[in-house]
Amino acid sequence: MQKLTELNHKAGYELLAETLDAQGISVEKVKDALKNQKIETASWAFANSGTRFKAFPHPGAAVTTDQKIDDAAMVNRLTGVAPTVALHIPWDVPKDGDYLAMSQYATSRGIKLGTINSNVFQDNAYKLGSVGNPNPATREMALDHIFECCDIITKVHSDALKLWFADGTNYPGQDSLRGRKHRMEEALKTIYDRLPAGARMLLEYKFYEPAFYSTDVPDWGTSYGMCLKLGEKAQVVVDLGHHAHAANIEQIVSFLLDEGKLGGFDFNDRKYGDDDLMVGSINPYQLFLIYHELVGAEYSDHAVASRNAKQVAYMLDQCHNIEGKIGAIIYSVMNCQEIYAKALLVQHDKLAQAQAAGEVLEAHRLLTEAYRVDVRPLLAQVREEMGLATDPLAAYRASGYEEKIQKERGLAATSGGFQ
Ligand code: PSV
Ligand code: MN
Repeated sequence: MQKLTELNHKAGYELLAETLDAQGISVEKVKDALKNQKIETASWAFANSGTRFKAFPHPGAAVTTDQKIDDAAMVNRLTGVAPTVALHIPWDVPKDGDYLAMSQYATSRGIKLGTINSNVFQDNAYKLGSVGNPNPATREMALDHIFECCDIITKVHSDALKLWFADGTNYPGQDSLRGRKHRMEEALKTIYDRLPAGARMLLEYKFYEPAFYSTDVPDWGTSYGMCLKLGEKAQVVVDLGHHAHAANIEQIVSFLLDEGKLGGFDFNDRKYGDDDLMVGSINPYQLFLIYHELVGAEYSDHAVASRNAKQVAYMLDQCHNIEGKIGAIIYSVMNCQEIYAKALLVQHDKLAQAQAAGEVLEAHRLLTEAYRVDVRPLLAQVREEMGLATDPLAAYRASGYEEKIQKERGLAATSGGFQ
């Protein structure tokens, strides 16, 4: 199959370029967009992780942040579109506290440190929540941690603080729902006021887990409402695994874009719960529909949506529990590239005409037609023009990197944050 794709690369690309030309779509513009795509990898995805039943260690999995940076740099070298890696604090706290050195190390490897993810869910004190905890001392402890994350943003020249709260209750009557809302809002306001200059606050939602009865920021509406009160530096993060089944995520995305409130994505995929599987592995069509909204907003004449689409942070938030880490991350980036490429092929003018004329089937056909195009030859061409191998995953397997890290790092009993 691989040979077939390689053989067809040039011929496939030329045929596609011709077809696009006939449709009035500039292949050069499509290629430029693909060359400028950015996906942020997550430091924790390079480390061992597992379920609550068992974490199976993977040979060579990163333990230290320097190793995670090395691996993220490898992903960027092979794909050319993953120039930043997100950190999770405290999982990535340097032993000597030297964040500047950590940031310089990343630069020396050809990447930058990205979004700073706070963690107020793993300390014993957080049993009843962090900033929503009934105990003011615990709320203060959580805020102190988040303030520290704000300082780290400045130290590593990052521009975004990502907040996710495990806060909630397990039983009706356990706490006051309105009381918890007020505590959350008060904390967010305090954090917002501490944001470093130029930084954005990205507020993630999740409808359940670990809290099983109520979650303090359970859905996009709550996150949106809170961000709206805070101001323009506060935006919503859409983690693809954080919705009830059948939620129309692309509609949520389109609403947020139109209001200038889409901060970014935590890309992953799921079949059942918050599975953190590779993005595009279960429902690539949903990912396509999401990217279609993003492309539509970016190239629209709606100034707010267009500006918002250009500043969205595309982050991976995945856990590779039974597969190797780096290959899976490369494959995830490739999935994002393929889906983005398909979304760029939609004939927007024709689609708008069909929609205006109420031609339901034709509008639907135009959209799905783009989804069906095999864009791998186009991406192979893009990679070739970027001086990269046409198949990053094959290049990774041939690189010897996996064997090298397995030998050097061995099998770590634990690593990352999920011990
Ligand atoms: C919570 O499930 C979450 O999606 C948040 O983004 C956390 O920071 C991350 O997972 C940790 O893996
Ligand atoms: Mn997430």
